[in-house]
Amino acid sequence: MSNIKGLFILALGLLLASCSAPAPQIQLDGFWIVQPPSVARGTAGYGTIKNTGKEADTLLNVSSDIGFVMMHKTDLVNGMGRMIHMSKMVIAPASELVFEPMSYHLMFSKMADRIHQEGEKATLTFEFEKSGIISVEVPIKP
Ligand SMILES: [Cu+2]
Repeated sequence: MSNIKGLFILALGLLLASCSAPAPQIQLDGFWIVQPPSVARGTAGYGTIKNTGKEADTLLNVSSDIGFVMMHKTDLVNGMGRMIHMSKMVIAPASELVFEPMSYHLMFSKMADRIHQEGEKATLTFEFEKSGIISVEVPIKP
């Protein structure tokens, strides 16, 4: 009986510790991959990374089972868009990082044939400095 009580107090202690320690809280929202036309092997992916925690986290890498992925940013210089490769991206506490057209995006290349099949999905694996590896299954759609 006292063992169970002890375990409960220990669990409560851990719970309180995890609540009070400042930490990032990462959530991946609405990611999807644009289905490219007929023979194309490259495309873009969009979605939102939310950090509802009390500490910043850094996105170090994104990978996928459907092809090669890079983190890009489109920059407008004198009306011309050019893409900048991002080696890492910081997500501040209580903020979100939005991947969308003409801004940050995931850039895919060397994609598998199934990119052209209807209703296909792919796995995106995000690697964060503090939150570790988070994988999501995302739709591929036109
Ligand atoms: Cu790009």
